[in-house]
Amino acid sequence: MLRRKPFLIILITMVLVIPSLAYAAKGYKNEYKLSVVVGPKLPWGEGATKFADLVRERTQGRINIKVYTSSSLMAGKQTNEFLIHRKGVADFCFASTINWSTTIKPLNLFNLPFFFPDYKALDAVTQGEVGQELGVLLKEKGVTLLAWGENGFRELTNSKKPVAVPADLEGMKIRVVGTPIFIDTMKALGANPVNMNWGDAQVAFQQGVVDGQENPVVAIEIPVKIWQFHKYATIWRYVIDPLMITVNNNVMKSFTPEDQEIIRQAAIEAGQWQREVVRKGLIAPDLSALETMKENGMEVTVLDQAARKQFREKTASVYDKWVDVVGKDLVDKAEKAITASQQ
Ligand code: X2X
Repeated sequence: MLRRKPFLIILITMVLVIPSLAYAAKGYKNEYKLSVVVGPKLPWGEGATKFADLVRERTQGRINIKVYTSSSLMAGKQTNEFLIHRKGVADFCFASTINWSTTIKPLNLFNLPFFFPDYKALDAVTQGEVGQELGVLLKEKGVTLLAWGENGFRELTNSKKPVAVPADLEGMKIRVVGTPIFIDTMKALGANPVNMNWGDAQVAFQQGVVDGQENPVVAIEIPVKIWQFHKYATIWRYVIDPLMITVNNNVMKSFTPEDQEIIRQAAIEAGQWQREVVRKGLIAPDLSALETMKENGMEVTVLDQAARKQFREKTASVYDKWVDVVGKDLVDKAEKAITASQQ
């Protein structure tokens, strides 16, 4: 028995070490970094963790993705995320189109004010030809789009008064992401936009430095208990905020075809799970998310299509200016897909 021991140790060492050496030889790293702009407890952060866990489990730990939340890989500056991803500082991202749209102009498609009427319209665009075209574009810029997740329709909240018509927004100080189209849209509506990173924004709400903000209800406003700062919400669906699960091209190439497939599948599943979570409670008959806001003392104004139209008309100049920035061809294709989705 004793004599057998060295043999056993050698055998166990071979079984454990040789496979990992083989992957090390293929250029696998001990840790892959995934960037997320928000904290781990929000559905967006949870989606990222889910993706990382699925990949780790299904590759038996060969691909170990660590989630870096709260914009920590870009020192808080969320609009720098694409740049650090392209450089490989972040191997993976679970990212908002908004934060990348400063660098990748066609992604402003999703920021066009009052362009997407509902989720059907969004799905028709992301899951169709336009989504594929955006994937090709990202690939050319160094990043592989694996799947779509979602932050949600962005809804207004403020501490001053109910907003039901554009005139109600006059002079209101609204925090937005540092992406130019948001400044244009808020200005067109008569508001006074202030751009701020998400990390600073929460402190600004607390201190009353701004009167309002816009973010998705289930994904952000409920988890951060926005009612602590703002009494009024307007459900106006002015902008949709899809999320993209991505990997740096060179990193993707470094994996075996089997592992690439595992990564793709995990992204699709995590994205789908995350989309379902953030859509819950926002579509009749289940309006429980809006009920949560009301139970916490908020006054919720839901705009119908006619009221939305007034806001859309007020932002027509923004649409006209930004169609050319996005690319007319892409906007036309998206418009066609949206129209078809409504029939
Ligand atoms: O900064 C925001 O408002 C947030 C968290 O929704 C985004 O990153 C787009």
